[in-house]
Amino acid sequence: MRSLDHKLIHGFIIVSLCCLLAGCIPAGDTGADSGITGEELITVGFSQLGAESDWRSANTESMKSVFTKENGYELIFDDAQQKQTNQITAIRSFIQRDVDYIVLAPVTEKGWDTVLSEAKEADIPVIIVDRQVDVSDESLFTCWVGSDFELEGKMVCMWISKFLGRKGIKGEDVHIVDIQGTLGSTAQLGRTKGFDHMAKLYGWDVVAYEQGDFTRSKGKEAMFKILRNYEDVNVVYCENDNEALGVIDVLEASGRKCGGDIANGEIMVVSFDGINKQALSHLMTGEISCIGECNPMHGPRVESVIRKLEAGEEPYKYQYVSEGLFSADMSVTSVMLGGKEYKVTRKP
Ligand code: GZL
Repeated sequence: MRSLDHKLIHGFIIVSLCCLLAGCIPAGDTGADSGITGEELITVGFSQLGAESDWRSANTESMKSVFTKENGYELIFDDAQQKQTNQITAIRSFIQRDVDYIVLAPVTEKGWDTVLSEAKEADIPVIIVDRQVDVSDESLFTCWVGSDFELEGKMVCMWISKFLGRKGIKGEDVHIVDIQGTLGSTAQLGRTKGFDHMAKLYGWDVVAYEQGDFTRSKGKEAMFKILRNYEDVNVVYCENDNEALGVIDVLEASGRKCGGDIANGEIMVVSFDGINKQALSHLMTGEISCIGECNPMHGPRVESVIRKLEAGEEPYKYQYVSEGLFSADMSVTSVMLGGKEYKVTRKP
C-alpha cells in the first residue's frame, strides 16, 4: 500500500535523483540514508465475481495481464465463485491490507452500499467493471467501465427482425424464448430489457423466460424445460454463448436443426459475448445465427483510469465500450439504433 508518507518519500526520491544528476543535494538527508529501495508498487485488490463463462475468464486474464509487477502493480486477486458474500469478504480484506485501489466486478447490482461505504471511509478509490452496482450514493465508487447491455439486446433483436424480414417472416410468426443470465446482474437486466422492448415493437410471440445463469449446464436445463412445455418455439435468445452451447446440445440431441431457416423447421439460436471458441465455430457453421459482441478486455481501460487518478485527474464516471454484431450470414450488414450504425462482421 502507498499511504501519503510513501508518496512523499516517493517524491523525495525523484527530487533527490534529479538533484544528484544535477550535482546538488536537497536540504536534509542525502538520498544515501533515505532507506527506500526501488519503485513502490501500486497495490490493486480485484474482486472478480467468478469463472462461470469464457467471457469471465477472458476478463480475468485481461486484468492479470495488465496489473503486473513489471507494469508497477501488485495485484491481489479474489475469485468469488459467483457469491456476493465472498466479494464482500474480499473487499474487506483489501481494506484491511490498505490497498491503493479496489476493482470490483459485481455479481449482481444490489447489496453494495455498506461495504463500499467502508472502502470510502478508508479512503480507497473503488472502480467498478463490467456489471454495475445499484447504490444510494454514487460517490461510493469512482467510476464504472463496461458495456451497454440494453443496447446489446436491442442490436441482436434488430438483427433477428431484419434477417427474418428478408425471408418474408412476419413478427407474429416469431415464437421466441429468452434464456436469461444471472438474475439481477446488469448484463441480464439490460439484455432482457432490450429484448422486451424490441419483442413488443416487432409484435413477436414471447413464449417463455427461463433461467440460464450464463452457464452451459443451466442453458441445457432451460432448453429441456422449454421443449417439454412448448411446441412452437422457433427462436432461442440466449443471454450468453455458454448458455447457447447448452441449448444446441439439447436441440441437436432431440433431432432438431439449429439455423436461420425457421420457415422450414430450423430453430434459430442467438447469443452474446463472442469469446468461446466452440460458439464462434457454431457461428461459422450456422448453428448460432448471430452473436452480440461483449468486450471483456477491461484491463487496459481500468489501468488508464488508475493512471489518471495517480496523476490527480478525474476519470469519466461511466465509460462504455463500443461493440458490434457477429454473423456468418452477411445478408444483414448493419443495424441502426439511436441514429448510430452498428456493423455486422463475420467474427471478432
Ligand atoms: C457481460 C458479463 C456476462 C457475460 C457472461 O459483461 O457480465 O457475464 O455476458 C458472463 O458470459 O458470465
